[in-house]
Amino acid sequence: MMQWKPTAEQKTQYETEGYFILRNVITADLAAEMRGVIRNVIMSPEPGTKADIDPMNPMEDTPQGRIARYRKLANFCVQSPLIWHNVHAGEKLLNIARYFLGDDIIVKFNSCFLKPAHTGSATPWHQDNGLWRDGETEPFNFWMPLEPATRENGCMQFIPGSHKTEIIEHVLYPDSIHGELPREHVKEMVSKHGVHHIELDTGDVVFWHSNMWHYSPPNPSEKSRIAVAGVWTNPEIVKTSKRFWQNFRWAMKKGEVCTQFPPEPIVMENDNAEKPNPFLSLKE
Ligand SMILES: O=C(O)CCC(=O)C(=O)O
Repeated sequence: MMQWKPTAEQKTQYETEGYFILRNVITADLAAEMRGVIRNVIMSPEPGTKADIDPMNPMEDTPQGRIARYRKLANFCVQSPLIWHNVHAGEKLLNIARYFLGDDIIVKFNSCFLKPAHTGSATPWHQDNGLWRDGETEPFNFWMPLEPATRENGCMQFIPGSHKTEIIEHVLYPDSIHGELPREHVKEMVSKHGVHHIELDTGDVVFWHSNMWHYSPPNPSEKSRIAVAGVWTNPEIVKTSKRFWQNFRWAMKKGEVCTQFPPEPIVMENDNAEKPNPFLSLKE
């Protein structure tokens, strides 16, 4: 496998702004196949047997209603060989992760983020490692839309340079769907650094640093926005983790792509691990 290297521009952008984008990493045909696999699951009566689902408002029990009801299918990509072998353990993407993480690569997180037309809800401002609460700053994160992600249908927003902050303690407001960055702090950061709208076409990929402050708004448009996302790490980083994780899978060993399916789980041996503190609840 020819080793991938970032261009000078990508390298600078990753260092100064905390992310970079690669265009056209997978074909539109493959993206369409993956959308089909995902839709098939969300339209089934019990998608929760295949993934950890994150429902939005209850929708009516019609085919269209079933499409409109979820924000996220967590841990589904490790159950779909089509997605796993082409994305999280796909040679093209691992070749990029390898530049940052070396020859042994572990998938730490895998998710499908669904933002259905009209009903798709926001993902609050967060740092991924603010949610993990494991003290890790070095894992490498990616997100790939399987249909265009635009300002109209709720593309992600990044605060450029926010990866240079510490891991901020995330909090819960009465209307939070999960832990989030303190809202006053987000306002200050946005007024200081502005926001980049990460508009991507089908099969483009954005990669970012785990400290990056990011968010995505609701989708009031006619167009659905399905994406697959993941986080790669390596055994050295895992050893430093403050948290005991249980669902990590091998994606690359000694520079060779792991082709086993279901993907091989990792047995963690980590003496530092402890249970994270719950998020602090705030009134507003
Ligand atoms: O899909 C989205 O809009 C949010 C994704 C996200 O926050 C993430 O992958 O960390």
